[in-house]
Amino acid sequence: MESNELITVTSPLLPDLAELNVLLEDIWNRKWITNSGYYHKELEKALCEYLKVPYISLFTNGTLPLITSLQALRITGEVITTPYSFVATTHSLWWNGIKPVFVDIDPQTGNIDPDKIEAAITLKTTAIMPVHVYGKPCDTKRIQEIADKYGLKVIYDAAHAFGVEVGGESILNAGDMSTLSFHATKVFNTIEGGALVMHDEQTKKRIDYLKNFGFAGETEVVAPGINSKMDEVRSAYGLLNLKQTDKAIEARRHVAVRYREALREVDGITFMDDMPGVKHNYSYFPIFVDAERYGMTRDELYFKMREHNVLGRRYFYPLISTFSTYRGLESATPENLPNAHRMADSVICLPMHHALSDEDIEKVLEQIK
Ligand code: T4K
Repeated sequence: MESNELITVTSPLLPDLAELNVLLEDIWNRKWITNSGYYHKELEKALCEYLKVPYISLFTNGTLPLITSLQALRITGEVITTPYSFVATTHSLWWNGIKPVFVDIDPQTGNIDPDKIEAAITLKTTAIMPVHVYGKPCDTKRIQEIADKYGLKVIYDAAHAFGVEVGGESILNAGDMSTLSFHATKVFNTIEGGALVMHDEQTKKRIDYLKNFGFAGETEVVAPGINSKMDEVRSAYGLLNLKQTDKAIEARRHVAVRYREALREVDGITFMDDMPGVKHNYSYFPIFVDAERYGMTRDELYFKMREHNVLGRRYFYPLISTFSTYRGLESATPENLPNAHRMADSVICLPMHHALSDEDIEKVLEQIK
C-alpha cells in the first residue's frame, strides 16, 4: 500500500533542540537579544570562515540584502538581470525605483547568458544583477569583463549558492557584492535570514549602518537606512546549523547521485550534471520534461506526482517577466526570452533535502519512470 506521507520539495535542517536550549538560556542570561549582539558577531565570524569570504553582514531575510546592496552602491536607472529566478530578485530593483532589463538565459545552466548582455546596455545602465540559479555558478569572468568595459557594478543574487566554490574559491567573492538567503527552505537556514558578502571593511561598515536605520553611533544618522537586522535567537540557531551543513550537503549529494543514475535512462527527461572544478551544494534538483519524447507534459507529470504525494515544485515558473508588474517592459517579451520560457515551461524541481530516505528517493523516481 502507498504511504500517505508527503514528500516535499524541501525540509528544513533543524538544530538539536537540547543544544539550542543551552544557547537560549545563555541569551536569556545576557538579556541582549538583538542589535549586533554576541551570537550575531559569532555567526558572522563563523560564516566568513566557512564560506571563505572576507566580510559578511547578516540580515533578517534574503530580500533586504538585495535592496540594501543597490542602495549602498547608489545604483539607479536600468539594471540588467535575469527573468529566471525567484521574484524577489526583480522586486529589489522595483523597490529602488530601478528599471529591470531582462536578458535571456543560457539553456545549459539557467543563468543569464553573458553573450546577450552587451546588446541590452544603454546609457542608463548602471549595474548587472545575475543569479546563480539552483546554485550553479554564473560565468563570473565574462560578466566581470563586460562590467569593467562599460563601468558597471555587479551584484550577484547568490541566494541558492551557499558554500559553492569554483576552483577552490568561493563564488561569493565575485562581483561587487553577493547576497544570500537563509530561509527555512535553503541549504543553510536561520528560519528567516540572509546576508550580504562584500570585499572590504569600509563597505561592511556602510552596510551595517544601512541595515540599522543608517545609525553611525548613538546620535548620528549617515543615510536613510532600514531595519533589517538579525536577532540573537536566529544567530544562535544559525551557529548550530552551520555545524551540520557539510553533512546535510553530503546527504543531498547522495540524493542527486541516485536521481541522475536512474533518470539518465528515461527518454524525454533531462537534468543538470555537476560542473567540472565546482564544489556544488545540491540546493535544488531541477528536471526538464520534453513532452513529445516523454509522452506527457510537464504539468501532467507535476500533477500526477502530487496525486501520489510527491510534491515537486515548478521553480521558476511562471517567469518573472510574465507577472503583471513587469510584463509591460520592452525586455519582457517572450521573443526576447525564448530560452527562459522554454526552461520555465519544462521544469520540475524534485524533492531535494538532507532528510530524504532511500525509500523516498525511489518513490519519487517511480513516479517519473
Ligand atoms: N533570491 C532568490 C534567487 C531566491 O530564491 C529567494 C528566495 C530570494 C532571493 C529571497 O530570499 P528570502 O527573502 O526568501 O530569504 C520559497 C522561499 O520562501 C523563498 O525563500 C525561496 N527563495 C523560494 C525559491 O522558495 P515557497 O513559497 O515556494 O515556499 P513554501 O512555503 O511553499 O515551501 C516549500 C516547501 O518547503 C513546502 O512545501 C514544505 C517545505 N517547508 C517550507 C517551510 C517554510 C517546510 O518543510 N518547512 C517550512 O517551514 O518560497
